[in-house]
Amino acid sequence: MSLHRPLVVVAVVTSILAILHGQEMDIEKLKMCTMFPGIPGSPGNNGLNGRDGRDGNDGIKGERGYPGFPGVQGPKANDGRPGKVGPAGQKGEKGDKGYEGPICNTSQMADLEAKLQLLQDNLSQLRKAFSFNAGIQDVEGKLFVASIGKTNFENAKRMCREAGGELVSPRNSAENKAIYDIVREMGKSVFLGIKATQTERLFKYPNGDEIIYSNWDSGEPNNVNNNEDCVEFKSNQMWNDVSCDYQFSIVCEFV
Ligand code: MFU
Ligand code: CA
Repeated sequence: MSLHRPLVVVAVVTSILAILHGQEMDIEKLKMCTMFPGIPGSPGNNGLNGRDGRDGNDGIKGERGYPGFPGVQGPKANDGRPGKVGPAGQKGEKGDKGYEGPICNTSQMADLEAKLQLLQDNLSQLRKAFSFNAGIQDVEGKLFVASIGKTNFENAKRMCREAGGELVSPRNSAENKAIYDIVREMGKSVFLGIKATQTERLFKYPNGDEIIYSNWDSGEPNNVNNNEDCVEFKSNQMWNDVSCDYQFSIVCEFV
């Protein structure tokens, strides 16, 4: 620090002299002004751009806009309250007689029990008689019953229907066996209810369904003379297509 002190003193003295000199210069200039007008100085440079102005006031309210799009449909409302009771309708027709109520009367009960016993006895008697008769066979409740006499297909079919049954049409080997048990004892052929269609030669049941089981003898059906639309159940349990005009024994089935 001690090294700089002389320099500082010089600087301070110089400044004071300069200020005093300046004041002398100004006084000189003032004296000159009173004698000659000065030469106009050249125009200064343009100043810097001013700062952005403040935001203006709000504009006037615009016109009313167009209507918007329809909104999404809202949820279904709750059901309203029930309406008033309507006028009474016309009286309906009389209904069917109702079921009879339970039997509470002991004498009625005893009467029914006696009738039931009689039916069971009769059924038991029939079962015994049927099982003795070689012309009757039972396959799971389906009865196969032989009639007497011989006739052609159409007449045999009619006879079975008049009795409340149908000409036999075995649908499986068990039924074929039951018919065989009857035919074997008779030693005679019977007609089946099955018949061939004229053009396609399709064998069908009386209800029109195509057969689902057959037991044709070897070489059958051969449709000899193009005239064998009916089916013979031979006493050896095999089937043969034959003319419907043959005369055979009759076995009907009852469901
Ligand atoms: C066979 C059968 C016929 C006829 C005739 C007598 O033909 O196919 O249906 O029963 O015998 C050779
Ligand atoms: Ca034949």
